[in-house]
Amino acid sequence: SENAIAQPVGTTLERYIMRKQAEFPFATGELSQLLRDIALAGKIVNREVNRAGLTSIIGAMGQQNVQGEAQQKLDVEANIRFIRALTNGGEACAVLSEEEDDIIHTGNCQGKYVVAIDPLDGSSNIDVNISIGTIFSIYRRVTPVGQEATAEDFLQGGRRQVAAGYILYGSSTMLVYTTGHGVVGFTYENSLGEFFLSHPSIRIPAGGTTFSCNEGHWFDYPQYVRDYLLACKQQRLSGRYVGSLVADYHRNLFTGGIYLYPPTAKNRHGKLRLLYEGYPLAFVIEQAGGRAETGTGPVLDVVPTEFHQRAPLFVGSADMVRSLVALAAVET
Ligand code: AHM
Ligand code: MG
Repeated sequence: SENAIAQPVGTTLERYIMRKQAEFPFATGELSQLLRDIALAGKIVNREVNRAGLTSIIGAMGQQNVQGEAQQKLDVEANIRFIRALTNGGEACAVLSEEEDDIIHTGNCQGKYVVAIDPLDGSSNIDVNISIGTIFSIYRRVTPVGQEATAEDFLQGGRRQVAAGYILYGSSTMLVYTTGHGVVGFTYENSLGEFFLSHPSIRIPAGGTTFSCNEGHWFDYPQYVRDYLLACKQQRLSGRYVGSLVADYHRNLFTGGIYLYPPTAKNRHGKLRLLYEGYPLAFVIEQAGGRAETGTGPVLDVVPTEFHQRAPLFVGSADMVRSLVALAAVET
């Protein structure tokens, strides 16, 4: 299939980034360094995620982590790890995280990039050993280098992202990202501590047989969403919902499908956050040949006004998202 593992065998993330950088003669390598930093933090978080079930046992044995601190909650830990890696790497002048209200200044005023991140998404799945993920989005800053970053740097809009992606901590850990030239996937080899290129060019099938949403919210969904879901059921499609955005999205990216987080009666803009959930996953899906819509237009075209603003998300196979949007247009 299109997404089958292809050669060259044994290409590490490191080597891949170096090779790609060589293809862009004017690239300074800063974006490459940023991707390395994210991958490094991802490895550390992967380690923590993998022993999550042991921490209560370790805790019960009265142990502490290497810093001599009591073990943190995993999402807090992931937040610290990513901010630390981005700070030490030097290329990011500021970070926006789901875990914190305001911009985090790294002190690297010379850094040319800002990063918006959801360090560990899928909070309800953390404690029950189900797949979770990290989502990230990168912009080149618009404020002058040498000064502190401002809101302007983060509120540029989805089309201005220079790179975006996610890490899935699943049965294997994977890093999937785009820099605007298609989508690549790397799979983590635990014993070697390396990400290896496993999916050199990821394309989402145009159609699919899977829909993913929380049907518990059915009575709060707009009528066009319910009509779309009824049509899915009439066609005997499969419902698949992990409740971890990265996991549900990743499945549909590979097999074809649609993920829905609609507006609800209570939350007019749904639940998911635009800057570090909607935008990055929309960028990746468009680069993979799919679509991401809010019901009134492409996610990437939503004008950002606030750091933690929400937006509805209908994302996945182009044909499926198109059908849903067509219903939205007729019924609203
Ligand atoms: P979180 O940031 O608190 O983890 O919430 C985001 C998660 C997504 O991973 C998931 O798709 C969605 O919330 C599930 O929400 P719901 O429980 O309403 O289905
Ligand atoms: Mg989240």
